[in-house]
Amino acid sequence: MNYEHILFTVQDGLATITLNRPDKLNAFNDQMIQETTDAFKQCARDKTVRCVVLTGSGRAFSSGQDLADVQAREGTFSIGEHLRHGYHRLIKQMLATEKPILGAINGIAAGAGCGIALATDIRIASDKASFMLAFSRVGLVPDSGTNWLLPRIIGQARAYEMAVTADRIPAEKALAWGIVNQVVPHEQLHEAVMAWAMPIATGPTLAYGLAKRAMNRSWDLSLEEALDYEAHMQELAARSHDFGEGVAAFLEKREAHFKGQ
Ligand code: LHQ
Repeated sequence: MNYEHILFTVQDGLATITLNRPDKLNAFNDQMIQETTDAFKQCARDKTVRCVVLTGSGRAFSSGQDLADVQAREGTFSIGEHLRHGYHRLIKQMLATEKPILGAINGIAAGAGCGIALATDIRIASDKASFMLAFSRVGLVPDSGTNWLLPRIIGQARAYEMAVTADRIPAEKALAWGIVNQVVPHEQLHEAVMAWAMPIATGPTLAYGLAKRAMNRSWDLSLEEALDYEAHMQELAARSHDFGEGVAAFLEKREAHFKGQ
C-alpha cells in the first residue's frame, strides 16, 4: 500500500509511523485511518521490526476525526459504521501488535487522536503536548477506545472529568495522572524517544509481546484465569532463543545478545 497521509520507515529494528497531515493538525480522514492500520499490520508481520514509534508531524500529535470531512458527508454517513470499520480496526490492530509501541506525543492529542495515543504502550511526551477528550465540545460521547483505555489508565473519576470538561490536560498533569511515562523539553523529544527505543529494539521481543498480551488479556480474567494464562505465556517465552541466551549471559556475567525470538 502506498501511503499519502502517513510516513513509514523501518530501520535497525525500529519502525516509525508519523501521522502526516500537519495543516489539519493530523486529523484523521478515512484514508489516514486505513494507512495507519496497514502500517501497524506490517509492523506486526515484519520480524525485523522489534519496536514501533507513533508520532505526529508539525505541532500536533492528532486533533482526532477530520470534522470537515464528517460535515461534507452529512446525511450519507453512519458514525457507528465509520467507527466499526475505521478506528476500531486500528485500535484492535495496535493492541494485537505484540511488540512495544512507543507514543512520541509531540503536541495535542484530541478526540480520536487521544484514543490512538492511549492505545500506544508507553507514552513519552513533549512539554508542549496535551490530551483532550474533545468529544463533548461537539456533542459526542468519547469513542475510539477511550472509554475502555482511559479509566484503566487513570481511574474513572479523572477519565469522566476529562469527558465532561473536555479540558486540555497539559503534559505535566498527564504525567502526574499516569497518562504518560515521561515528559521532556520539546526539542529533546526525539532523543528521549530514541533512548527508550534502542534498548527495546534489541531486547527480547517475544517476551515483550507476550507480556503485552497477558496484561491486556488480564482485564477480562479472574485471578485464577490470569495466573493460568501467564503460566501459558511463560511456557512460550521459556521455549525462545532469548530465554536460553538471557540465562547463559547472566551466568557467564556478560551482556545478553537477544534476537527477539
Ligand atoms: C481540524 C481539526 C479537525 C478538521 C484542527 N478536523 N480540521 C469519530 C467518528 C466520527 C465522527 C466524529 O468524531 C469521531 C471522533 C472524534 O475525534 S470527535 C473529536 C474531533 N476533534 C475535535 O473536536 C478537535 C477539533 N480541534 C480543536 O478543537 C482544535 O483545533 C485544537 C484544540 C485541537 C487545537 O487548537 P489550535 O491550536 O487553536 O488550532 P486550530 O484550531 O487553529 O487548528 C489549526 C487548523 O487545523 C485549522 O485549520 P485552518 O485552515 O483554520 O488553519 C483547523 O480547522 C484544523 N483542524 N482540528 N479535527
